[in-house]
Amino acid sequence: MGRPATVFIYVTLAVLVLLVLRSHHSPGHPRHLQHRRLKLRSNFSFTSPPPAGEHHIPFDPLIADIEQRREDREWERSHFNIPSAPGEEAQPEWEDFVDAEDYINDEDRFNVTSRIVLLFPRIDVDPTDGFVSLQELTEWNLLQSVKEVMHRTGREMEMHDKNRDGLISFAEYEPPSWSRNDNTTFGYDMGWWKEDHFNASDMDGDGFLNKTEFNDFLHPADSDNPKMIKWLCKEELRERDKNRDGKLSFQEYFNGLFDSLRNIEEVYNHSVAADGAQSNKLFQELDKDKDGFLNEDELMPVIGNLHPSERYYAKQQADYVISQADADKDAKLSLNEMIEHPYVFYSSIFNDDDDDDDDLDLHDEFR
Ligand SMILES: *[C@@H]1O[C@H](CO)[C@@H](O)[C@H](O)[C@H]1NC(C)=O
Ligand SMILES: *[C@@H]1O[C@H](CO)[C@@H](O)[C@H](O)[C@H]1NC(C)=O
Ligand SMILES: *[C@@H]1O[C@H](CO)[C@@H](O)[C@H](O)[C@H]1NC(C)=O
Ligand SMILES: *[C@@H]1O[C@H](CO)[C@@H](O)[C@H](O)[C@H]1NC(C)=O
Ligand SMILES: *[C@@H]1O[C@H](CO)[C@@H](O)[C@H](O)[C@H]1NC(C)=O
Ligand SMILES: *[C@@H]1O[C@H](CO)[C@@H](O)[C@H](O)[C@H]1NC(C)=O
Ligand SMILES: [Ca+2]
Ligand SMILES: [Ca+2]
Ligand SMILES: [Ca+2]
Repeated sequence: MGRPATVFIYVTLAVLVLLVLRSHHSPGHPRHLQHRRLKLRSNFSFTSPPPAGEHHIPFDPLIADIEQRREDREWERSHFNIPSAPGEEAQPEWEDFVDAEDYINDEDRFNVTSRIVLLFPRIDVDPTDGFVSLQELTEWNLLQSVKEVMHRTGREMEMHDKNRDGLISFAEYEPPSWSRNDNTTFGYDMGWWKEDHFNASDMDGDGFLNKTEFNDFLHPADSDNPKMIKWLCKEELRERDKNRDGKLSFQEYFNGLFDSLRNIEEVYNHSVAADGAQSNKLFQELDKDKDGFLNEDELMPVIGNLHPSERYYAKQQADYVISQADADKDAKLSLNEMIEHPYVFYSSIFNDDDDDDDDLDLHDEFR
């Protein structure tokens, strides 16, 4: 057979396939919801903490699992520089990913309705009343994110634990390269990744960090360890203390701390003017011993606002999801409300190639 004939056959086949696919997805196809392609996270960054806006907690543990395995592989590649045999390594990984995405978009194999039916009773637990409340969804999100964070900590730990005893000594720990290159970001030059940060994380003071302690070291804002919280306050003060007298004057507070607080919505419920009265009032409130300065203990009440915890993001995401899916506006979700707004739960909040406000009007597109 000549080459033109072969080409002709392939082109004809391609056109036929396209026609079949199109008719399959035509608007006349009986389907409750117009299908939208679900996406997996595809862009991982191991070089710096994720920007606040990209903090995304997967709703479904199955999706989390797929994303985590992908992230692990990406991480291994970037940290161990696994050499790929020519034409061998790179391609199959990419195909794995496409397969996973095809899988979650294949209704016969991954049915979002039955996933939600399955997960609902695992979320509706406090109390089990047929509704998912803000608190229940927050706890659920938190559980998913803590699992993910711990998994990453385990991975980091493997890398730093040179003698493989399951503990990290200060000598074993090497600060991340991005903290060494950039002296200005977040004040990481000052106390982060240094010995007193390490010591504060070492809850029992045995000179080694186990997994819990190492997780606190990496995520001080999520720690329950009082030493850690105190260290964070000290760090915060050190960063803002321009004249290095160990305390914050009103000026030092106003030009740094207050601005940061103002930017964090929860403190002021979205509505605060940068007026002197407001900032003065907060300063007076924080200055417990009334000496006209803030010391590190006096920063304790606002430290959680300056360094949002996983719980903060878990609640933020729950708030958002409820605002989108709560059709009858009773501030809680019924199973039906969840089933009818599946993409609010299943659409990745990382939309690398969509526009930013895409997820805001998501659910309206599928009515
Ligand atoms: C998905 O599951 C629901 C309920 O479990 C069922 O009614 C629906 O037919 C399923 N969809 C597909 C494509 O299997
Ligand atoms: C960061 O600080 C160190 C000293 O602490 C200095 O040697 C280095 O040049 C600084 N790097 C930058 C990018 O400023
Ligand atoms: C950290 O703790 C160790 C003892 O475990 C001590 O020798 C060291 O001086 C402490 N470092 C700082 C900076 O506090
Ligand atoms: C790590 O040590 C602390 C005490 O410093 C302990 O409370 C915690 O349970 C330990 N974590 C693990 C995973 O062993
Ligand atoms: C801010 O919100 C809290 C509850 O979230 C409420 O108790 C407080 O009154 C609110 N403050 C203002 C100024 O609206
Ligand atoms: C992927 O992340 C990097 C930084 O981590 C960013 O520079 C890049 O723009 C991202 N790519 C996409 C497609 O979002
Ligand atoms: Ca409930
Ligand atoms: Ca320890
Ligand atoms: Ca004071």
